[in-house]
Amino acid sequence: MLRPQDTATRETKRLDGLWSFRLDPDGVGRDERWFAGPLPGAFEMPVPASYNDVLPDAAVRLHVGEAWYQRTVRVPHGWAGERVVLRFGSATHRATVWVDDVEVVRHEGGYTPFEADLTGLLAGRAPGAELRVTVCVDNELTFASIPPGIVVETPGGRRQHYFHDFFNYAGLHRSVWLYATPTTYVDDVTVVTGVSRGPGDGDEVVGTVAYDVVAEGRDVGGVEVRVELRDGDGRTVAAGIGASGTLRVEGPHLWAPGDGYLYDLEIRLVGADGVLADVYIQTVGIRTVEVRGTQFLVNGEPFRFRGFGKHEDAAIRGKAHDAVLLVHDLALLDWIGANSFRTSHYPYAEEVYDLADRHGVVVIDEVAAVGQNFDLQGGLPGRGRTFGPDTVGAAAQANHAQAIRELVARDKNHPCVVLWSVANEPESETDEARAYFEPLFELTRELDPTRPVGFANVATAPHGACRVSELADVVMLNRYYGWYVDTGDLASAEAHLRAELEAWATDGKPIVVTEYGADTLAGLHSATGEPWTEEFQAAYLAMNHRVFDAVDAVVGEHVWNFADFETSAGVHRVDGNRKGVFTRDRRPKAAAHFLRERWRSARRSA
Ligand code: BDP
Repeated sequence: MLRPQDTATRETKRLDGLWSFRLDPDGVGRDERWFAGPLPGAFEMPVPASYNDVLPDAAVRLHVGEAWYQRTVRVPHGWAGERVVLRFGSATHRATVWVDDVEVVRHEGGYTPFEADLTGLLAGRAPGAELRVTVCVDNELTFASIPPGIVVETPGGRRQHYFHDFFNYAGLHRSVWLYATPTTYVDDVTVVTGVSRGPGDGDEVVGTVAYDVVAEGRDVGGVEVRVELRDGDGRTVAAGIGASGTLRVEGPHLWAPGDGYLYDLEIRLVGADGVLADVYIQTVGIRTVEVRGTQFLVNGEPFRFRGFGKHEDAAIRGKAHDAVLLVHDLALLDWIGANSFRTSHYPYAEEVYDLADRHGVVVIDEVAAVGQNFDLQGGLPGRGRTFGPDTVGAAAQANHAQAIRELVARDKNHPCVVLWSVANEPESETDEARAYFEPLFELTRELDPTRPVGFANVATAPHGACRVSELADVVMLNRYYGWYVDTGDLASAEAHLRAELEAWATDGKPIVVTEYGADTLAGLHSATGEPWTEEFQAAYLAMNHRVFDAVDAVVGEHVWNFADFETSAGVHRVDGNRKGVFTRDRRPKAAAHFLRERWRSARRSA
């Protein structure tokens, strides 16, 4: 799905700001047709934001079910006769949208964009029409949703239980757009880049950009696709005619970790009369990704992941996309010497990948399949296995497949994305898990044969027991030796971690440790390095690093977590998860300085 864009033929209007809002605790809004007029009993809610923490009201914070948003928007006068589209960056976890009294789109899944073409609805209306946009957002998690959850009736009301360790923030977390394109338009583009140093090319490096453009609309038969690739200085370096083809770039400036060099691919649809029908710009980073033996190669060079599992999370805003935090977080990644992060545990806002592209930050892109594991914290004792017809079954698998389709469709052209993660810590030691995941791995590879695929394995499915890891190109391990096991005993932890990593190394695949971390209360200190202190977090990381450095197959270290973040209430969570290397408001704990030394010196010697 393409992005809203302002070009010579396209225009956008962002619908962020204050919307009317109300909860629907009794689930009556649809029957009472709240979309058919001004939302009754509404108050203001900012978009983008999670609605949960904006008001000091537990009923809003812990609301389960549907919530309604509404605003009016005027279609710009100049858009008469254009194709007009309403686009949501996301709605967590599902939404129904009406324009005036007409339902225009429904979407399942809380972290990918969806849109409604309003052109038909606008036909016959006067230019500059005012529309009423109503969105009903539902935050319920079920066994069928990605991620899963269960709603329980309690004396205190309906409560959402879930099996993952971050707060179930909900609402319109990303920008809402109205945009216009011509009625014959570029509908999609896929770019795949290559780099060759082959014979015939001498020592000269040649970059290739294979492109595939889908055009749609009224006069699609009468237009020709023309593409032009421009470098960072705006110079045209290659051009092509036709909906698909391969452009050659002599001596390309490659996209590489730490060097986010981008080209612009300008795609034009041109009519027989030479008139420009549509133009769309796709940024392109020329790079390759490959797994070879235990190495993870970017542009043929071994790459070592240094960074974090992150969250989209902040006080008051919850999971809202926020440009301030985005720029600040990327600056902190640079400050600390990190080169990568994982979008744990869901696809992040599209702007995040744009900036990662531009800064040369490497991304492991994860679908929202987290908590598919009833054995873990928050799990329901006695519920038995996770995967099965009465639990996480065919309906979940279909939604999971759709989430993967939407993730790949959205992010396929970002050079920063080098690895797809199809789940975090699922049950993976059972036949049912294997049967559930096998088609999902196949699907991901079919959708994108150019990137490796993995999933984050949990400690309860160690080497030898895990039935899913053999489907993966990269072994991704979340391990907490010294924290959840061998708590505070770093000597035992070191021996156990080493034994386990050596076992995984026998698989002959690269290993990325996608989580290791210790809860740490900023400001808590101890001379003997007790758990929860800043001294312990640093010592814990040092122990892990000794082991990683001793096992050749380990090609990545992602500390859990970049920053402290909000979770559901629990006896093991004090104002959320405190494994951040930064506090929730992004102040460094002692471990940040320690990591900075390690990672910056690695960067210097690279
Ligand atoms: C892992 C999860 C992560 C949790 C973390 C923790 O992947 O989401 O937040 O452990 O417990 O199980 O801190």
